[in-house]
This record gives sequence, structure tokens and C-alpha cells, in this order.
Amino acid sequence: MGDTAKDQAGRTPRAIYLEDYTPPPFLVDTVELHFELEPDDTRVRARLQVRRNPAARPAQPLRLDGQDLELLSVKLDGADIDGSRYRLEGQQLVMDDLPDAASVEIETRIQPAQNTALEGLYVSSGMFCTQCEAEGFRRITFFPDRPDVMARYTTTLVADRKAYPVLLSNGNLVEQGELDDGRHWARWQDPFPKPSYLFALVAGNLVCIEDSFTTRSGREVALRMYVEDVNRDKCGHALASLKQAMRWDEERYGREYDLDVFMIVAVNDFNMGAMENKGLNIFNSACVLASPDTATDSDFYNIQGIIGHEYFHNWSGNRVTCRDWFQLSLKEGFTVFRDQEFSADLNSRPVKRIADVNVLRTHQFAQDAGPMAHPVRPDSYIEISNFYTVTVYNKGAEVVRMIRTLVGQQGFRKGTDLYFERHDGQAVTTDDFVAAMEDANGIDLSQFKRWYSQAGTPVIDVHEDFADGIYSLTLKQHCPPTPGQPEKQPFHIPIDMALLDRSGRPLPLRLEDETEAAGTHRVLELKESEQTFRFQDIPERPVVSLNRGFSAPVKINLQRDDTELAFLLAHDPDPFNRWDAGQNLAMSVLLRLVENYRGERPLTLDDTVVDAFGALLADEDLDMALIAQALTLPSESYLADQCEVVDVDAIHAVREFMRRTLAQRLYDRFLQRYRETRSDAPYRFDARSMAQRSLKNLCLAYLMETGSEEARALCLDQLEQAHNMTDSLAALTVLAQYDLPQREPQLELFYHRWQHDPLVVDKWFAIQAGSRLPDTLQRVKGLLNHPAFTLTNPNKVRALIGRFCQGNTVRFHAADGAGYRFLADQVILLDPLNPQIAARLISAMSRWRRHDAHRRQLMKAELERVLAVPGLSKDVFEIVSKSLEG
Ligand code: 7MF
Ligand code: ZN
Repeated sequence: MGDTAKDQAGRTPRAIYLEDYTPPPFLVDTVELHFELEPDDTRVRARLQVRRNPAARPAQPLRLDGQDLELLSVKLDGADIDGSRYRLEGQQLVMDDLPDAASVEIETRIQPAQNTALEGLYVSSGMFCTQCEAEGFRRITFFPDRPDVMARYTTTLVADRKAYPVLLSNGNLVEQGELDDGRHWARWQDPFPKPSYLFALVAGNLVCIEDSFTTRSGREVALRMYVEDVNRDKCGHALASLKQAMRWDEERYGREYDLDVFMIVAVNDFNMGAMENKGLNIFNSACVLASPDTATDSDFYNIQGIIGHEYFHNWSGNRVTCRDWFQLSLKEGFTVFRDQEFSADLNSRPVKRIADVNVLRTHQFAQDAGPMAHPVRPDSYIEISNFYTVTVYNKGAEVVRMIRTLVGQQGFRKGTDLYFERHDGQAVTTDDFVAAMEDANGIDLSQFKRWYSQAGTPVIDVHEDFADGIYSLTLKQHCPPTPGQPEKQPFHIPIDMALLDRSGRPLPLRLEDETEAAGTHRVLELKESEQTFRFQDIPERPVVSLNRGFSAPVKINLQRDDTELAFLLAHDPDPFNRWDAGQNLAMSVLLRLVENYRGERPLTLDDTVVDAFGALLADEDLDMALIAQALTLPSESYLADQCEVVDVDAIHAVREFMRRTLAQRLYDRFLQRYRETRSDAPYRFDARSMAQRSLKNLCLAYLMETGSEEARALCLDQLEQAHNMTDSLAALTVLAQYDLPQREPQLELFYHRWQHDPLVVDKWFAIQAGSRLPDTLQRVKGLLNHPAFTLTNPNKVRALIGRFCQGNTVRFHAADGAGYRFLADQVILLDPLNPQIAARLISAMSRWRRHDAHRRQLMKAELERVLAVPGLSKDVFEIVSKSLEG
């Protein structure tokens, strides 16, 4: 039985509060784990050396968490004890009257093959593997399953030799042997104390691809990647990325790897992207396996970043970990910041920044404005799995980035050095992180810390004034209310800015209390609700470039006309703000078009706008990836966020109109660019070739919007000629948007070519689920019965159901409510199998209140239907109940 939304007494699940934190009554010095692995009957013996925590309130019992475990026996200091010496209380095993130090040995039985939740120990494609973060270890054995209990682990695995020739766990292999019943065993020892969430084991029939890395201090580290034999040719990119990450962390943070072996395992059934288990990272196969034939540029790019992310956790997460799960952003915000900078250093920095800001604005700003809004450091949760969010991760990374902006690159490095030195081997808080930054730099970040405790996206209203050579910039901040936080205190906001003259050159800046100008850009520190900055000796009315590089995760309210936006799009020396001006220009055009569409007035596009985008397309000096990003119109969901009441049909129609019109009016330029960027060169993963492919495929998509025979021929030709997945998938994705005779045969052909490769089949599902054609829901429903589809594989669920409900706004929100009914049906089927994935899916309806009355009613009814399901998981219960309250 899984955990249920209501317990036997019918009570709803209890929330956990940050303010209730108390230190653990007992610490665990060592753990010896012994596994006898059988898919349907695994025996786990755990021997814990426990010791009373001097820092805890005295006389408390030992409490061990356990979930879905069959308890076989308990021993205390080597002797069997009976049920009078311990009790099972809820999901804990409680022992009173323990001595100050004791050995507790517990034997349990679990059924990994029945574990569809993919938390704890489970079987995937015939191999055993684990996922323990955040609270999965309690599904393996009874243990104080909280990150402030750090222990040294020794793990012995026993399994059938034929079926499971490879036996892995954290740390170093210390011993192995054969048993005479066809089984073998291996013992692993991890010298570093770690919290239970970093425990991992893997047992299966895997091949090992070896490499090595020599650290800066000259130690040789063995790098081993374990995959199914069919995937042996898809490991090169991950291993190359790993070595880049190891070098980068040495150079940028002075951090070396600390064990003699680093292992990566690829698993087909995995709830998330990857997991940083000490010395044994486990990856969703979709986030680690790549070959040019089967993976796209964005797959290659993401894999590099995710490999970096998991590797960087070895210091930001493992050596220094979280005191409790409210501190999740301590490791995740910091590590996302680190992986973002890694990707920026290795590829194009502006391209990376634009991509990251896009994620933040479309997903995190939306979360901040909805019923699931929470601070970077939440103060309560029902199910912690629901708080692995864009707020904790991506806004958390922005908070770290703002600290770096405030203290500078060198000050930041001093801060991280002090942080790692002070807290190595400890479980700490976001306050500890900030304190290290303060102490290393002699500054006060107390007001800044509101970024951790207050939810919501601050809004800055801008007022400009120019007279007598003085340019005055007035910034007023406010932050809308969020659940539980009606009023907010002012944030400490770093705003990077410049003033541009008529030709786009940044002017020297001198504030009124300064004697001479210093530099042509400034980081203004906004701390009050309202502040005015007066710049002297300004020769002409300037154009302000604000929040350059997106220096703070805020919304800027500054009314500009199309001409000024077009000017910034053409001239801003900050590439990020250049792109941003283009997005704002497109946005204001589109929002006006929405009004026209609703008023049944004709839709038109001004020359200013067409010319601005046309000039960009023709710019020979601009990075092709930036051109592609600038020509990508704001997404339908981001547009929806800018509307009082969302009109999905209007938004879809005007965005398509603008794409089609740009394509018609700039047809020749798109065509020329397409021809220039075609290439027969073999696939290479580097910023230049990726940029070229991204512009080419953007041009193809625009050209197809015109419906020309020529474009169609180019698309089919690309599909036929493509010698890499990036190009063939791009062509097929475009083709799938049109009701053309070639659509079905080409989809069919693609499936037949790739049916043996589950990751490519996922792409095939996603293409169909993302099509804007009106019969897409029917199609998706049909594909649920396709032999390659299964609800028990999260990648399949995300590709088909996730793509339809989260990536196909116009079809999901169909006015008849069929999309909503479909989602609720699937969530109800999925929840008993995999609550984490079910909870992520149902979030697609959490912002139901923003839609028109008709759709609101339909979504609310579906949410209520889900909430009424008996035995609902805590995961889905929390999302649905908060969505209905909010
Ligand atoms: C890059 O954070 C950025 C974020 C938890 C699982 C991986 O290392 C992780 C794990 C979730 C959501 C996003 C990411 C991860 C998880 C992730 C991966 C790569 N500690 Br849930
Ligand atoms: Zn992480």
C-alpha cells in the first residue's frame, strides 16, 4: 500500500513546518547494509551504530523512518529483542530507553519488482537501482531518514551472478567473492559520511565504458560509465562532459574530486533527470546517452549541463549538505548556478543566459503568480517531492547569481572558499551560505535574505525624467501577495543598467554624489520601496538599458513604444537586453493583436516590426543562435501570463498570424538564410555548428508557415537527407504541424526506422502530442494503446501526456473540456503507480483561475473529481487541494 491522502481516521495529511525543526535525538556513526537481491523478495539487513546527540533535547526515543517495509527482526547490541522493546508508530519504528550508544540491527523484506513509484529500491529493465532523494531510503530500511544524520556506509550486495554480473554502491570496492549457489557478492565502502538520501546501489547486466581523469594535484581517478550493451556507443559525450566538468570545478572553484572512482549509470525508468549519489551518479538514460544519429543538439547541450550539475553536487550538496529539506535550495540553487556558468563558459554565454531566463520567466514567474507559489526556502510542505520546483532550483540560482553580482567575481570566490572550508562535512542552512558570503566580503546581506523567505516576483515601476543634462531614474518596487504572505517587505535588488545615446553607445555614468564619471554601466542597489538615481552631464535624452543580463529576477514596468524597442533590438550592446527588447516588441504587438482579434478587427503587422526582425535576420555579424532566439516569438504560455484573463484561442491565433506574416514578408531572407546554413559536414557538437543548425531549422519552420510548395519540398528533402537527429527531428516536427499527405507516411517511416530505440520513440510520441492539428487529442488517446507506450515509464508519460497537457496549450485547453477530462483520467490511473509523476502532471491545471469562466468551471470540476478519489497520494493531494484553495 502506498501512502494515502487520508489516513485510516480520515484525517488529511499533515504539513511539516520549518519552525518545528529540532536536531536529531540520535546520530548514526556507521551503517552496515547487507542486501540479498531478488526482484520479488529482497532481504535487507542494516546494522546502525547510534549515539545520543549531545546537541539534542535529552531523553528522546530513537525514531527510525520506514515505509512499505516488512519488518523481520530487530536486534539491540547483538541480541534479539521482542516487540516490548520497540513499537511501530505511524511510519516510524520507535525505541525508548536506549543507552547513550548502541548497535541496532534490523532485518526487513521488500519487493523491488513491485515498486512502480520508483522511489527506494526498484527494478528497471531487469536491473536493480535506487532513488533515495528526498525520502526514498526509508523504503529500503528503517533509518533516521533526514539529511542532518550523516553516517559512514559499508554496503554488501549479494545477487545471482548471471543476471546481475555488475554490483555497485557508493565509494570504493573493498572485497568481492563467489558463493556456491550461483550467486556472488561485492562489498563497497564510502569513506565520506553522508546523509541517507545520497545512498545508491545498482545491480545488473551492464557494460562498463572506462576513462580516467588526473586531478590538478596529480591523483588519477577512474571514470566508469555503466550502460546496457545496446547503448555502449552513446557514452562518449557524457564522459567528455564529465572531464570538462571536473576540470572546470578545479579552475573556477578550486574543488577537486575526492574518491578514486567516479561512476555513472544510465537507467530507463527514472522519475527525474539524474541523481548525485556519492561516487555513483544515476541518470535517466534520456539525460546521459547521446549519439548524433539519435540525440539532438539540445539533448547534447542538456547532457553536458546535467553531467556538470550532478558532478558539481559532490561539493555543493554532498561534502556540504542540507540541514533539512527546507534548505533544498542551498544545494540546488547553488548547483544550478554552477551548471549554468559551466555551460556559459563552454558554449555561448548570451545564448545560455537567454535560455535560462526564458525558463525562469515562463515557468517560475508563473509559479510565483499561482496557488503553488512558495519562497526559495519554503516554510512548510506536505510532500517534499512537490518542492523540487523551478522556484527552489531556478529562482534559487538567480539568488546566488545576485549575490555574485553584489560582491563581484573575486568576492564570490572568497565566499565559496570560506563556505566550503567552514562547513565541509556538515549539514547546513541557506543562512550559513549567506553568512560565509558576508564574512568573506565584510558586507551585510540581512535585507537581501528576504529573497529566500518571501515568495512572489517583485515588480519595478520605472519613471524617467530628463532636464538640464540630468537624467533621473526613479524605481519603485512592489511584490504581489502570495499564499500566506499578503504583505512583503522591500527586496535588495541589484539592477545593472546603462544609458545609450542616439547611436546606441553607452554614456559615461556619474551619479550626483560622485566627482567623476566611472564606467558605462552600473549596478544600482534598490533597497527602498522607491529610489531615484540622478545621472549628471548627460548630453541628450538617453535610452535606458535596464536589468542588463537579467541582473535580478523581477518584472520591469517601463512603457516604451515600438520604435524605442526596435532601437534597442538593433543597438543595445548587451546581447541579453537586445534579445529582451525583441521579445518585448513582439509581446506588445501580440497583445495588441489579441485585442483586435477579440474585437473582430482585422489583424495587421506594422513595417517597423517586420523591418526590425528582417534586419536581424540579415545581420551577418550576429551569432546565428542569437538570431534564432530573437526570431522565436514569446511562447503561448508566456503570453497568457501577461493577460488578465487568458484567451487561449486568441493567443494561439495571433501568434500564428504573426509567424505567418513574418514568413510571408521576409520569405526571401528566410530562404537565403536557410540555403546558407545547410551543410553536409559531419555532425559536430560545438557552439558554432549548433548555432548554424538552430538558425537553419528556425528558417525552415517559418518558410513552412507560408504553405509554399518550395518550402514543403525543402522540408521533405531535409527529412530524407538529414544525417543527424537534430535536422531530421526538426523537419519532422514542422511537418507534423500540417495536414499534408506526407505527414502520416513520414511519421510511420520514422517509427519504423527507430522503433528499437526507446529514447527516439519518446521523441516520436512527443512530436505527435505537440501538434497543433485539431485531432491531436484523439491521436494521443490512440497512442496510449501503442505497444511502445506504458504508464510505468516516466519518460513515456512525459513525452505523450506531459507534452500534450503542458506543451500544447491550444489543444489541451479545448473549449469542450476534453483535454482536462483526459488529464484527470490519466492522473487517476497513474497516481497509484507513481505519485510523483502524477503530481507533476496535474500541476498543468493548477492555474485554472486565470482562464475564462467556462474553462474555469471545467478545470475546477476535474480537480474536484481527482480530489475525491479514495486513497489519493499525498503528492497529488497537496497540489490539487492547494490549487482549489489558492
Ligand atoms: C540539472 O537536483 C538541473 C536540475 C534531484 C532530482 C537533479 O541533482 C538533482 C537531484 C529534480 C529536478 C531537476 C534536477 C534534478 C532533480 C536537475 C537535474 C539537472 N538532486 Br526532481
Ligand atoms: Zn541538483
